[in-house]
Order: sequence, then structure tokens, then C-alpha cells
Amino acid sequence: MPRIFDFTQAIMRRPGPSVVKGLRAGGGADPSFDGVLREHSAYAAALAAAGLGVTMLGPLEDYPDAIFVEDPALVFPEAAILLNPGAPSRAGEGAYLRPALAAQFNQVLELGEGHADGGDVLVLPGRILIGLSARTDRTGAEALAGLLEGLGRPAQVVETPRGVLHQKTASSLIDEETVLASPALAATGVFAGLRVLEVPPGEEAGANVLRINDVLIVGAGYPRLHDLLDGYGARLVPLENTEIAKIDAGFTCMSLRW
Ligand code: CIR
Repeated sequence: MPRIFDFTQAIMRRPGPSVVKGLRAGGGADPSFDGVLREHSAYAAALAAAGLGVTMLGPLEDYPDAIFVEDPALVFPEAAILLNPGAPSRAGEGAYLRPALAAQFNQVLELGEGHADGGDVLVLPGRILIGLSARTDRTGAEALAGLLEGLGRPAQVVETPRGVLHQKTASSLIDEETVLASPALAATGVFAGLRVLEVPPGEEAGANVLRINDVLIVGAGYPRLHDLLDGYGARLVPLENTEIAKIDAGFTCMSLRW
């Protein structure tokens, strides 16, 4: 029986030079293009080493944030869903994912109304949490919950604490009984029934980690988090993310996995 983090395939998108103009919530300097390329390549290599076949799509110069392929789409073994990202500059990205999704999935569903980003969607065993954020509005979240229910996947719309970009900026699945979450998100009670590991103080920026098969991809700069996450059935793979972090990258958002 596959676990919900057992995957064989992934889609990514290679960065083009415009990536350095990607959106960032806190302002700040542009990342270096070479640095983004280096970190993105290391991430792709880590996915391959974890056992995934990676389809690398070409750069989209008109869409600086298009490397974050998990915001305009969601995938499950039985279907892909094209979403409607909440940032106006990202609204057109889904059209450029559609051909790759249509080639891989029997069904490509579409969010009919509202806005929702894949970064706000946390797939847990038996249920999916859709976090409301500056990018995901209630109309979009409820429409998405309807599509997911149609796939036989129960979904719940939840509040996300202010000050984080996406629900998964502050929470991640570690194994089938365990999530990692910021203290603020943990306190909301949305993870009832699961073991919740709280991100160590000072390492909040490391809360987005990515479980794939028997590997857990984590940011390199979070030693206390590494200690906390050791021992949940996965080998830790620390990756540098200092340049891509300047445009608010997370590990979950740079690929679609199934
Ligand atoms: C954005 O603001 O849309 C991008 N610069 C970063 C998106 C990161 N995605 C994610 O956390 N799911």
C-alpha cells in the first residue's frame, strides 16, 4: 500500500533570468540568477536521488514565479487540478502547465471560481487542509474542496495564521502520523489526531520541508530542526536555499509530485 508521500514522478520548471524578479513578501534584494540555478539544480538532483523521474519544463520569461509549479496546480494519481493563483502576476501560469498535465493525467480538472494556490493545500492522511491566505480566498478554497470531494478526497477549509505566505510555509507532512508546524499554526488545532512537532524558535523559516519516499528534504541552515526531524523514518537531505529563499521559495512548491 503506497504511503501518501510515495511518489515516482515529478514536474518542475527550469528558472529563466526573470526569476530574480520573483515576488517577495518582505521586500529585499534580488537573488543571484546563478545562485537560483545552482539551488534549483540541487533540488532536482535530490528528487531524482529520492527515486523520482523528473520532467523539466522550459523557462517562462514572462512569469518570474513560474518555477513554483505547485501554486498553479495540484496533482494526485487519478487527476490533476489547475488552480487560479491569487497573485495577479501569476494568473497565466496554469495555461503553460496544462499540456504537461494533459500528457500525464487522465483528467485535468479546473478551479471554476475564486483563487487558490497549491502552497495552501496540505495533503494529510485521510483529509486535505486548504488554508485561507492572501492568495487563497474562501470562494476558491470552497470550490477546490468541492473538486477534491468529487475525487473522493475529503477536504477542510481552515484559517492560516497571518504573516505567512502559504499554509505550507508554516507546516509540512513528516510521516503518516506526524506534521511539523509553527507554534501559531499548531495552536489552531487543525492537526487534531496527528503528532505535531513545533518548529524550534528562531528556525521558523525552515518549516517547509518535503517528504518523498524515504527522504526528507530540509533547509541546510536549521540545525535544531534537523535534530527534531531525525528519527521519523526518513533520511534527512539538507539543501542550500539561501538564494531562492529571497523570493520566498519553499521545497514543496518547486515541484508537482505523484
Ligand atoms: C510567490 O510569492 O508567489 C513566489 N515568489 C513564491 C511562491 C512560493 N510558493 C509556495 O510557498 N507554495
